[in-house]
Amino acid sequence: MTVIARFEVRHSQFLDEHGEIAAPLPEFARDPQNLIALYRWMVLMRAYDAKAIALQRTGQLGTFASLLGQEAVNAGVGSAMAEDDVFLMTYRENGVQMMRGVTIKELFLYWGGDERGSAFLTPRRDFPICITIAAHVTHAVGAAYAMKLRREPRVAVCALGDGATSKGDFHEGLNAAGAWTLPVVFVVTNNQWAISVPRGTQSAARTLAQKAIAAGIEGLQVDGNDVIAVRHAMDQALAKARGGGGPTLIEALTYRLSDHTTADDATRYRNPDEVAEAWKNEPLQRLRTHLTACGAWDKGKEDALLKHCNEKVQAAAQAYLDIPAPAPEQIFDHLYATLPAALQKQRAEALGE
Ligand SMILES: Cc1ncc(C[n+]2csc(CCOP(=O)(O)OP(=O)(O)O)c2C)c(N)n1
Ligand SMILES: [Mg+2]
Repeated sequence: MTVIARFEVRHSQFLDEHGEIAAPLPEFARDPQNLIALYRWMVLMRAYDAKAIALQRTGQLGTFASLLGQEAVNAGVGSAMAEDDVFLMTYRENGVQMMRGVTIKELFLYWGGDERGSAFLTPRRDFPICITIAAHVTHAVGAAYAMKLRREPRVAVCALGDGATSKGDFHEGLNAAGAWTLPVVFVVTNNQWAISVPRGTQSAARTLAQKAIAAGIEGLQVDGNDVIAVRHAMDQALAKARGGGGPTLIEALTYRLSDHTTADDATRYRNPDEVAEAWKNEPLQRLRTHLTACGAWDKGKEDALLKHCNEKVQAAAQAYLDIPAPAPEQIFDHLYATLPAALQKQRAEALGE
């Protein structure tokens, strides 16, 4: 018997959990100003997240899915993408959306149950948030196919979770992307949980990155709490896709520090010791430690940034709250060219007719 194939999955990390440099930094990360720009986004994401939860808890927002702990994945992906690329996301990538031009007011509108939140003005070509787990993997492959057909130097970036990699649509999409050498990057945010299902129960695979190998796609793993590692992997994957080299799957290891959504109570199924451990690994602290060690950050800058972010988020919340709610009959208005009789009846009821 002979071995006819061997595969490996690489893991990359540049800043360890103590903020120490673990490997020679890529070019962009040698300039602290570039890292400060990423840090500023990450702090804004966290301020936004806290405000969204506060609005939900006071009855001013619908169910919200927090991205707490996933700021580095969001900032790494958002900063690497070109304006012309297309982003296909789940509910936990609001940070990337912000970096691509979606306003915080529009994000609040979305979570407030207002369809106008999905009609964000910029970036018009990004897809709306996909709640249906893994369905958008096939959409990403379709978008990438169109880009290839038109010979456009653009890339479709598809973000999904660890749980989503168990879905059929994920495997079907990956297979087609590999077979057709499409310009698509799959970012699997492995936050260790799919609602109450832990990563270890989700799949017997040692890594989720290796799921790419069966589709003939490069799969790699990065420390998803290290924004430099995420950004670097994205830069390489995007350049490869733009140059005709085909798809990449990046598994970003991180931790969902929040409940699944505001409709969940994770203390019912999660060991508090595990969450406390994960907090030691969270992405903002390590970047701040590194920037401080470089002499590029201090308490004065930190305080000013927190104030700036809180004011920005507060202003966006007020702008959202000032928008009159859509009329109830509007939920019937954008689904059918001709509304079926049963729904016409419901629409009339909603109007009090
Ligand atoms: C097709 C489908 N099945 C089930 C659900 C219910 N659901 C919502 S989120 C979720 C877990 C997803 O976990 P993961 O992919 O790890 O993403 P995360 O929530 O951790 O970001 C499930 C099963 C859904 N939205 N869509
Ligand atoms: Mg998950």
